[in-house]
Amino acid sequence: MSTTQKGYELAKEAYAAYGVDVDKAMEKLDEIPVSFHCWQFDDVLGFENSGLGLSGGIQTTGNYPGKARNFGELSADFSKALSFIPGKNKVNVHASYLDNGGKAVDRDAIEPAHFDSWIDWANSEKVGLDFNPTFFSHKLADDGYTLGHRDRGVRDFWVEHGVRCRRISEYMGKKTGQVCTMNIWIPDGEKEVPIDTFGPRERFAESLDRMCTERTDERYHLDSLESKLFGIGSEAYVVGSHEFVMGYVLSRQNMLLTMDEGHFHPTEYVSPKLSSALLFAEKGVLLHVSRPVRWDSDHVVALDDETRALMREIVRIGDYSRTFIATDYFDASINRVMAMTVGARNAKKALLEALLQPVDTLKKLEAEGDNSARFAITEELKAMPLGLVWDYYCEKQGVPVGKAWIDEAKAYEKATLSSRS
Ligand code: RNT
Ligand code: ZN
Repeated sequence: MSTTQKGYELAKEAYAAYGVDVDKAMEKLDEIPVSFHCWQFDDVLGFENSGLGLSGGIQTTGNYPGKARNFGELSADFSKALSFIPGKNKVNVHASYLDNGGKAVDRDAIEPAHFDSWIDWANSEKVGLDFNPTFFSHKLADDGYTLGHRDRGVRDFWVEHGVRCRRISEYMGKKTGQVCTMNIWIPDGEKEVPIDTFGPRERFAESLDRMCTERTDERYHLDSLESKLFGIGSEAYVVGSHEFVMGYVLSRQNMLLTMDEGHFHPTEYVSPKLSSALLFAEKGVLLHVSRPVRWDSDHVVALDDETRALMREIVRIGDYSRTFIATDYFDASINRVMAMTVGARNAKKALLEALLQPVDTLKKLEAEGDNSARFAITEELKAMPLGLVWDYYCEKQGVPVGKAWIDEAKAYEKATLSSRS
């Protein structure tokens, strides 16, 4: 018997004492997709080569060598990372990552065909796709406004981009045979609070209405809207604030509500918001799992309290068809493939831990009013042998167990990443 197998047998017994079926938990983990973002591999630059760099109030820090420069490199890096991530995965693509064969295509002219290489690659990797219009890193986003711009022409340009992105998203969904969520995030905002805070929001709502009129097939495409507290250069005023996004999504009820861990006040978390959001946002919720350190810093997801709490809450509510999980972070200070892998494995590990809760037992204790036992059990669970189950799960899924993936990632760095200038 291998060490991993022995560990699994022990863990199975330990969890059984709490009425938890480890095999069932692993089966469930296999069914819940987690979507991993393409922008970790190149510091959110994309393939447009416009020379403009990253804008929109988001920022990567670090200068580690080896970032991906084109679709070939990025998909190879992503394939490497996926080989380390067990279970059901999706890949989340931004419109600025179009594969245009070196020819410039502006945002209001992009077509589904520009994403065919992504689709072919995704199908060969057996992963689904998610999508995002890109409302930043463009000259028409330079003054800080896009869909909320006072100039009708600028708004029209971005509405056209959004309309085209919805078609691309639906196309991706059809071609991969599973729903593609399309996350709408705009950077609109200002360094100081403007006198007219109402106008931009009114225009943003009107632009969204125009952008989302074309009927799409819900089996293949779902819109989602992401709120934000502040950005770099939009510290004082953000058009798509939490209140705006909440109000818009709940009044239209035609899209998901995106909540990003880094988009609230520093002591405010997403996990306590999930049940209310799912109660009122009919289409459901899209979660951007991230790690804000003192600010919206998009650190790599750690196996920290909030990630674990969020996954616990997802499982306790159990509304999987309306809960979409995606990652969102960008670290340029370490090996990017390893950054992606660490965060992805942590997200999955936290989800596995959540699935190893005896939810029914805990709910029963709660219903009976035994809050002492409820508390005692949740605390005992924290020291359970999660790692042993995780190792076994990885082995079963054919991905490296424990730290074995690190050597493989280092070898890839030496053979491939280090030759990039
Ligand atoms: C920005 C949002 C958004 C982006 C990506 C690149 O604050 O979190 O989700 O990170 O679209
Ligand atoms: Zn986000």
